[in-house]
Amino acid sequence: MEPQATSSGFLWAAAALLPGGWASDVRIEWRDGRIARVEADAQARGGEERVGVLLPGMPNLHSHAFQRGMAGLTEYRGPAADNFWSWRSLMYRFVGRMTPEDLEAVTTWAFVEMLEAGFTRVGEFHYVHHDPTGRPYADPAELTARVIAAAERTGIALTLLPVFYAQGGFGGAPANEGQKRFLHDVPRFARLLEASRRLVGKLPDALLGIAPHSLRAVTPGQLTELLPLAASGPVHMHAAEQTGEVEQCLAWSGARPVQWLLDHAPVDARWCLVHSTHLDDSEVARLARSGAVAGLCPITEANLGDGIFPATKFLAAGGRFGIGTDSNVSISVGDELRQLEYSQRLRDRARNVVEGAVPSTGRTLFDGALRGGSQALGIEAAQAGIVDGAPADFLSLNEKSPLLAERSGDALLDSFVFAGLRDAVDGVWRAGKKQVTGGRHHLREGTERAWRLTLARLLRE
Ligand code: NGQ
Ligand code: ZN
Repeated sequence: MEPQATSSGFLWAAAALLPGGWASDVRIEWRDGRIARVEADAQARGGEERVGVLLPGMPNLHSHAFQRGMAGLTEYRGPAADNFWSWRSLMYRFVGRMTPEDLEAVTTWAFVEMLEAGFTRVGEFHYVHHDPTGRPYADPAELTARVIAAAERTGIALTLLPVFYAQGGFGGAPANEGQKRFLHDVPRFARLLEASRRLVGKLPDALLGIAPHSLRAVTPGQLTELLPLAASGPVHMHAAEQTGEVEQCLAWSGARPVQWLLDHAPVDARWCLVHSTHLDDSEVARLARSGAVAGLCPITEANLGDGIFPATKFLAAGGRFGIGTDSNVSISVGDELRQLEYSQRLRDRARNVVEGAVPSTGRTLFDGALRGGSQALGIEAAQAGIVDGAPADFLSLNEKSPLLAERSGDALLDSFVFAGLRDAVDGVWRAGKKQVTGGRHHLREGTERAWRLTLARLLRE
C-alpha cells in the first residue's frame, strides 16, 4: 500500500466536522497538499474516494517519541517507593544507550502509530542531543536530523521543538550523570537552532519553535537569552507537573512555577505550558487570560502520578488546552480526551463536567484540543481543521466499527472518545496523501521490523 503519488485530489464524505460544525455531503478538493475547496451538500463524482465520516487530524502537542521504546517496562514496583523521579531514572538509563539509528527507528515507529491514531501533526520536544558520553556528535544536529527523517518518512507534520537543558534543578543545581546527553550553553544551542531551521525548511509544513525544558533545567538569565531566538515560533516549557516541583520552586523563588512564569516571562498566545497540573485559583485565571495553551498529557500525567489538572475551572475561565502523548506509554486521541474528562469526574464525583458551546462532551473535548493544539504548534486559528488553505490533514472513522452503529453527529465523537473503540480510525490523509488505509500506515511493516531489531539490541544486550 503506497500513499497516493500525487498530493492533489478529491474526497467526498457523507458527514464531515468543519470549523462551523457538522456538514453533510461534503466534497473536499486539495492541491499541492493544501485544501483548495470545501463544499457541503455536494454530489459525489465518479472516481473519487467516498467516506462516511471525516474528522480533522488532531495535533499532538507534546511528545518525547523515544520514550515509546519503554512503554510498559516501568510498571512494576521497585524496592523503594515508586514515583515520577524513580521513573525518570529508568527513562534516563534507557535513553542513555540509544544510538542515532535507535532513536530514528523508535521515533519512526512512534510517528507511524501517531498517524494510525489520527494525530497528523506532532510537537516533538526533542532534548537528546549528544552521544552517550555527553560529547556532541560531529554534526551537532545528528539526532535532530533523525527526528526530521522520521517525520519525512512517515509523513507526519512536524513542529520541531529543540530543547534547551542546562541545570539539574532549581537555582542552578548541577546536572546529573543521566542528563549529560541533553546539555547546552546558550551559544551552542543557538547554533543547533540554526541547523534545525535549515533542516525544517526542507520538510513540507514543518515549523520550528523552542523549548526551554523547565524551570528546573533553565535559569532565569538563560530564559531571557533564549526567548529572542524563538523569533515568532512557539515556546514550550514544562511547568508544575509534580507537587515536588512546586515545593522546590517555592523554596527557590517564593513563587509557584506557573506564577513565576506569568510574573517574569512574556507568556502569551505563543506559549504552551506543558502539564500545568498544579495551579491555584489565581494561576488558573491568569494563565487563561494570558492566551497561552495548557499542554495537557492526561495519560502520561496519570501514569506518572502527577495530579489532576483543574480543567473545569480553567475552561470556565476561557483557558485554552491541547493534548499530547508525552511519554507515549499509549498513543490514542480518544483515550487522551477520555482520561482528561474522567480525572475531573473522579475528583468531582459528577458526570459530563467539561463545559463547552455544545452539550456533547466528546465534541467539546475534540474541538478544544484541535483549536488549542493547533495554536500551540504554530498554526493560525483560521487554519485549524478542515478549511480552505489548511493542509489536507484528516481522518475517516471506521464505518464498520460495531460501536459506531446508529451514531451520527456529536454522538460519533462521544463514542470515539468514550466507547473504547479499538478500530476507530480507518483512513488518515496528511497533506492530501493517504498515509493510513484500513487503520494501517503503508510503512508499518518495514518500520515495525526496524523497531523490533532496535528493541532487541537495546533490551537484550
Ligand atoms: C521529560 N518527562 O522531559 O521527558 C520529562 C522528564 C525531566 C516528564 N516531565 C525529564 N513527564 O523532567 O527532567
Ligand atoms: Zn514532556
